[in-house]
Amino acid sequence: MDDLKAKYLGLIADAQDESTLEDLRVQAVGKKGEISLKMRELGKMSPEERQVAGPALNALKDEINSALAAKKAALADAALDERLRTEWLDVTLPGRPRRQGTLHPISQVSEEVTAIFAEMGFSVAEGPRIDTDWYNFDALNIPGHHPARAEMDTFYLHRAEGDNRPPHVLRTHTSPVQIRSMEAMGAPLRIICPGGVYRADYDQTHTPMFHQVEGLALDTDISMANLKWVLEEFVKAYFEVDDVELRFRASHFPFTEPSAEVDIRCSWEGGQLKVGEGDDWLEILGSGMVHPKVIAAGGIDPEVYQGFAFGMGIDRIAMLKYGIPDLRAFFDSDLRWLRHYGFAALDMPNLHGGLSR
Ligand code: 2NM
Repeated sequence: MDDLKAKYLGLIADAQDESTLEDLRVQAVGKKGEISLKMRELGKMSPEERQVAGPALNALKDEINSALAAKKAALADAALDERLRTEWLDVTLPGRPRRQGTLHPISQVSEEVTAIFAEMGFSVAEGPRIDTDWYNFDALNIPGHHPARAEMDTFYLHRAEGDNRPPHVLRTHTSPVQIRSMEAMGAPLRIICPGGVYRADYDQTHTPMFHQVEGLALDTDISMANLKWVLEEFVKAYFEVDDVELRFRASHFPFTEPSAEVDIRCSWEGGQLKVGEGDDWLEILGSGMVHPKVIAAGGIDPEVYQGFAFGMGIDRIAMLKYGIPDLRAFFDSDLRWLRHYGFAALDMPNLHGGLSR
């Protein structure tokens, strides 16, 4: 028994891990372990012998079990010490600037446009991207049979059989927001509506979702002259040049009368756009005096109030200003492209600080 005790206490002391300890437990005090076999021999002993050997074997079993438990606890302590030694974190280390995100050029340009029009007294209005065909078309003097509905390549929302709600569309322009703003705020009114719009069109120069900003100014004494001044101020501020020349070309939109498309004088020397000089013209927006029917649809009396409106593509003016050649890259989420064309996240554009820095 002394030999057994010395053997197992020695082996337990030398064990380096839990699975070795478990093997030793089975070998010593398991069902077919060495101590258990010795206990079975008790039956063959004389009562006198058994009275001495029985308690001694039990005591040995207890001693081995407590040595196993103590060693197991010691191994767990050592494992924890080792984890604490290796798994540490210096929370005082500085952050990693490479991990900082950037503002998408569309977000940057939306902020620039907003800053410019804010300076001229326009506030920002927003509305739903899913709207009824009344807000998207009828209120804008585009009735059901009008070719503009077909031309717009509208996404219609599916309606279940028996659903009597009015048809809904993905807005094809942000004008429905202007109708909603007229209803909610009345006149006089000076707003711009930036945001995503949808048309079923996909090729080199069109994506099915793109971004627009539309402007609207309503008052009792607004004319095309006010429109011309506002747009000149906008183009100078946006392209960060001192002088521009605008060309108004007669055009047609259902929601304005008269209507004009606006070009800016530019040059494309060496593939580089220069605004305000040269012999080329660049079309950048559509505009006009808001049709009386549209003013009435917004709940405002067109006999008292009139105004101008305009619309332009944010994606397009972003490409022009920042030399981005491919429209579709805007929507690829390519991190290398985003790092190259992105803007510092906390650098909000404003007119006195320099729009784009
Ligand atoms: C354009 C061109 C001309 C426009 C009209 C309106 C509204 F809702 F006030 F009538 N908002 N925007 C408008 C006018 C948009 O985009 C090329």
